[in-house]
Amino acid sequence: MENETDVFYRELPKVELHAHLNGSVSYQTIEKLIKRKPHLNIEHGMTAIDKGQRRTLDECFQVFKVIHQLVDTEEDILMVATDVIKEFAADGVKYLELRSTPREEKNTGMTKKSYVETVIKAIQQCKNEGVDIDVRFLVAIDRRNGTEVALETVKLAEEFMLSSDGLVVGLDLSGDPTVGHGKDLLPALQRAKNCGLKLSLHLSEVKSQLEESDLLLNLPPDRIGHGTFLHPEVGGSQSLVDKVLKNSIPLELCLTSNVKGQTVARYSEHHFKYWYERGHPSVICTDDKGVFSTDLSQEYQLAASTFGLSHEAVWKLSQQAIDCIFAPEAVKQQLKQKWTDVKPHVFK
Ligand code: 6MZ
Repeated sequence: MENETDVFYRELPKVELHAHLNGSVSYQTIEKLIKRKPHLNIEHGMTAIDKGQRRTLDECFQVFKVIHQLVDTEEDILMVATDVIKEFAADGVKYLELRSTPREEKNTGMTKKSYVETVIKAIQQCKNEGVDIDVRFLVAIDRRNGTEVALETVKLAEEFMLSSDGLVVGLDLSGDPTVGHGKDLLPALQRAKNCGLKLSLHLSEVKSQLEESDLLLNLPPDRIGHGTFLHPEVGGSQSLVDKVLKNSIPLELCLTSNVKGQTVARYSEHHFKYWYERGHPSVICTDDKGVFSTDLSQEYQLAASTFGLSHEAVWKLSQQAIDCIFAPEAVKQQLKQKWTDVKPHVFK
């Protein structure tokens, strides 16, 4: 559903916890990037999956490669991050955790360190301009790159956790789920956890990753990305579900991403239903709003129309997401106050 989103969902204050920076680049920003780099001969059809279209997950990962070609300087990162933050704010997102994989680009002199510094600069600039959104950053590990790079990334994240005035709050494990194995990344993830970085891990995004999911759930992570195939009804297992429930680990659920990437056959079969019915903390997110041509308001409306949620239930869903954020307790309290303040306006 990519038509008009009802005003209720636009005005609903929202928390976005699962947004990959380079997957979130809008049509308008891609346009600016294409103008900066005409020699690449990149067209819009190569950077987003439009209405009604689907791709295999593998094809989705090809799309990220194209976007990475367009975003390869500090200047690009600054523009992309600033635009993405402002777009989330315009969509009514009050708290955003952005995640991104630090990249080195020898041709342009961008280093992994300057990459993270630039994202932080964008967050600070938006703050100084008074954009009404609290933004934090999760440094991402691409599972493709193995043990050493993962450890390097954790060190970088640790450094910035200490020096970024609370902006870097955690670590994300993502990347093509069919490549690499979680066991190789355990030492890095364990180290991250020990030094106080919060962990959000993509788990069971594709089938047959029971062993890996079990291993990673033992850490345990602070949040789970997708978790599409954790439960027994889709080939997961009760013991995995029990671990998630026992530690009350929130799930970040991205409806359109999973349907367009074909890991979920149709919206009505999305695992949101399984977890939501059990009262488990389930947070609606976008994943890659640019690539999947969506936004968070649309995702809330989709969840509501697919699963028959009332406006009051949707409100509760967005409010409960506050308890799942990685920023400290004081920020949660501020956000809860904000929700209370705007409620009469949203339900007017
Ligand atoms: C796993 C994903 C993803 O890091 O360059 N990424 N990883 N599953 C997904 N489901 C569709 N969507 C995005 O943003 C792009 C990167 O985020 C991860 C991939 O590693 C991708 O290269 P950044 O900002």
